[in-house]
Amino acid sequence: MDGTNLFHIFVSLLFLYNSPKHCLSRTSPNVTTDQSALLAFKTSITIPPDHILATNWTATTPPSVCDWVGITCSKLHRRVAAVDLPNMGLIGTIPPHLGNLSFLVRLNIGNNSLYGDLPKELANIRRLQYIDVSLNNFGGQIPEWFGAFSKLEFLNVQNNSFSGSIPQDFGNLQSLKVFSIQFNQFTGSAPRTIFNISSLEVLAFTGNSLSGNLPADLCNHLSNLKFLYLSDNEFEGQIPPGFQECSRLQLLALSRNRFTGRIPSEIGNLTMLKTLYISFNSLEGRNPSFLFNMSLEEIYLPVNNFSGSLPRNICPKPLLRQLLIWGNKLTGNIPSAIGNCTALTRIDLQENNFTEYGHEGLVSTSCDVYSFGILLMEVFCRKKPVDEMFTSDLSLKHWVSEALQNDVIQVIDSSLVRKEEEQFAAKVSCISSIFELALNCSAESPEKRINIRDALALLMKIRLKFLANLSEN
Ligand SMILES: *[C@@H]1O[C@H](CO)[C@@H](O)[C@H](O)[C@H]1NC(C)=O
Ligand SMILES: *[C@@H]1O[C@H](CO)[C@@H](O)[C@H](O)[C@H]1NC(C)=O
Ligand SMILES: *[C@@H]1O[C@H](CO)[C@@H](O)[C@H](O)[C@H]1NC(C)=O
Ligand SMILES: *[C@@H]1O[C@H](CO)[C@@H](O)[C@H](O)[C@H]1NC(C)=O
Ligand SMILES: *[C@@H]1O[C@H](CO)[C@@H](O)[C@H](O)[C@H]1NC(C)=O
Ligand SMILES: *[C@@H]1O[C@H](CO)[C@@H](O)[C@H](O)[C@H]1NC(C)=O
Ligand SMILES: *[C@@H]1O[C@H](CO)[C@@H](O)[C@H](O)[C@H]1NC(C)=O
Ligand SMILES: *[C@@H]1O[C@H](CO)[C@@H](O)[C@H](O)[C@H]1NC(C)=O
Ligand SMILES: *[C@@H]1O[C@H](CO)[C@@H](O)[C@H](O)[C@H]1NC(C)=O
Ligand SMILES: *[C@@H]1O[C@H](CO)[C@@H](O)[C@H](O)[C@H]1NC(C)=O
Ligand SMILES: *[C@@H]1O[C@H](CO)[C@@H](O)[C@H](O)[C@H]1NC(C)=O
Ligand SMILES: *[C@H]1O[C@@H](CO)[C@H](O)[C@@H](O)[C@@H]1NC(C)=O
Repeated sequence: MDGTNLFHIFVSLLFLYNSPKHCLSRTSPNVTTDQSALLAFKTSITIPPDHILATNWTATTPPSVCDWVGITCSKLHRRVAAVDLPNMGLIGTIPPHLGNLSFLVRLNIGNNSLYGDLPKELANIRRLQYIDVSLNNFGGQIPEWFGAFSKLEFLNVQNNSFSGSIPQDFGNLQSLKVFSIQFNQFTGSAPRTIFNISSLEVLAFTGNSLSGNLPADLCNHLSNLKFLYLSDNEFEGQIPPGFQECSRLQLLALSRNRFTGRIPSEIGNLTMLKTLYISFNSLEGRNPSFLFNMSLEEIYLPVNNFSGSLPRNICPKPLLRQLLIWGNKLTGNIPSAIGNCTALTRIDLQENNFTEYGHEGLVSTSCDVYSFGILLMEVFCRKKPVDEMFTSDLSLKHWVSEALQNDVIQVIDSSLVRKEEEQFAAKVSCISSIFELALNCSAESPEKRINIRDALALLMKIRLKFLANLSEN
C-alpha cells in the first residue's frame, strides 16, 4: 500500500470518528462567532440612538450578520470577510473579540474616533490583506505581529498617535503594496528590511520623527515604487544615489528634513517622475538644470542653497505646472523662454539673486513691482516708450488708464489683436485685465502697489481665464 492510499484511509477514518455535526458543536468557530465578535465591537463603541448601527446591527437567530451595514461575507463559507465602516463617527475601542473574525480579509475603519491599542488578538486573522485604521486616535507601539500577515497588501495607519520604532518584522510583508504610517510619532531609523519589499508601490513616512541616513541602496529592490513620501522627518545625510532603480517613481517628497549635498544626477533618469518636493533642506550645487530636462510637472526647491542660473531652455516640454524655487542663491536672468512654460500656473522665484530684467530676461522677482507694471504696459501697448509721445512713465500710465475707461482697443498693439479675428473679445478682455494689474503695480505710492508675488499669481490667473474663454468659443 503506498503512502497516498494510506493517507486517504486515514482521512476517511477521521471523518467517521468526527462527524461534521460533532465537529461544529465543539470547536469550529462559525458565523455565530462572527456575530458575537461584531456585537462585542458594537458594545465597545458609543453609538448615538439614531446611528445606523444602533438598529441595524441586531442579534438574530440564525445570525444574519451578512446583511448588516458595512459587513460583507465570503460566498463560500458565509463568514465575515470584510468590515467597512469608514467615516462613521464611531467613538470607542477595538475589543479583543474582533480577533475571532478568522475569515476577515479587509478591515476598513478609517476616519472615526477610535482609540487605544490594537489588541494582539487581531494577529489571529491570518487572511488579512487590507487594513485601514487611518484618521483615528490609536496609540502605543505599532504591533510587531503585523509582520505575520503574510498576505497583507495594504496597510494604512496614517494620522494616529502611534509611537516607537517601525518593527524590523515589517520586512516580512512581502506582498505589501501600500504602506502608510504618515502623521504619527514614529522615531528611530527606517528599518532597512522595509526597502527590501519589492512589491511596494506607495511608501509614506511623511510627518514623523524618523532619523538617520537613508540606505545607500534604497532603491535596489523597489522597482515597483511609484510614490515615496519622506517629508517632515529628521532624515539627514546625502540623498542616496541609485535612484534610477526606482524607475517607476512618479512622486518623490523629501522636504523639511536635514539632507545635505547635491541632488544625485541619477534622479534625472526617472522618466516617470512628475513631482519633486525637496524644500527646506540644506541641499546645494550649481544649476540643477537637469531637472528641467525631465518630465516634471511640479518642482519644489525652496529654502536650500542651490546656486547657478536657470537653463536658457527652461521648458523644453510644456509640462511644468508649478515652479517654486524661492530662497536659494540662484543668479543670472530669468530666461525669456519661461514663456514656453505654457502649463505654468504657479511660480515663485523670490529671495534669490536674479538680476534685474534685461534684454534677456522677462521678469525679475527682485525688480521692483513698479518697473514690472511699466514693462507690462510697454509689452501690450501700441506705442513703445521710445515714442516721442511718452516723455515720462506718467504719460504712458495716463494714456492706458484713460483708454481703459473709454476704448481700450486704441492703445493695444495692433499686431496683437485684430477686430475680425475670432478671439477678439477674449484677447481684449485679457489685455484689459493685464492693464489693470499693470496700473496697480505702478501706482505712485508704494504701499498702494500689489506685491510681486501676488502680481505674478494674478497674471497666471488672467492667462488661465483667457485660455478658458478660448476653449468656450
Ligand atoms: C455555531 O456554533 C455554536 C456553538 O459554538 C452553535 O451553538 C451554533 O448553532 C452554530 N451556529 C450555526 C449557524 O451553525
Ligand atoms: C441593515 O441594513 C441593510 C442595508 O441597508 C439592510 O439590507 C438590512 O435589512 C438592515 N438590517 C436590519 C436588521 O435593519
Ligand atoms: C471623515 O468622516 C466625516 C464624517 O464622520 C466626514 O465628514 C469627513 O469628510 C471624513 N473625512 C475624510 C478625510 O474622509
Ligand atoms: C493628517 O494630519 C496632518 C498633520 O496633522 C494634517 O495636515 C492632515 O490634514 C491630516 N490628514 C487628513 C486626511 O486629515
Ligand atoms: C534584502 O533581500 C536580499 C535578497 O532578497 C537579501 O540578501 C538581503 O539580506 C535583504 N536585506 C535586508 C536588510 O533584509
Ligand atoms: C541615466 O541617463 C544617462 C543619460 O540620459 C544615461 O547615459 C545613463 O545610462 C542612465 N543610467 C541609467 C542607470 O539608466
Ligand atoms: C546655506 O549655506 C550657508 C553658508 O554655508 C548656511 O549658513 C545656510 O544655513 C545654508 N542655508 C540652507 C537653507 O541650508
Ligand atoms: C537636456 O537634454 C538635451 C537633449 O536631450 C541635451 O542636449 C542637454 O545636454 C540636456 N541638458 C541637461 C542639463 O541635462
Ligand atoms: C546676492 O548678491 C549680493 C551682491 O552680489 C550678495 O551680497 C549677497 O550675499 C547675495 N545673496 C545671496 C543669497 O547669495
Ligand atoms: C521655445 O519653444 C520654441 C518651440 O519649441 C523653440 O523654438 C524656442 O527655441 C524655445 N525658446 C527658447 C528660448 O528656448
Ligand atoms: C492694488 O491691489 C492691492 C491688492 O490687490 C490693493 O490693496 C490696492 O488698493 C490696489 N491699488 C490700486 C492703486 O488700485
Ligand atoms: C473570541 O474572543 C475572545 C476574546 O478575545 C472571547 O473570550 C471568546 O469568547 C470569543 N470566542 C467566541 C467563540 O466568541
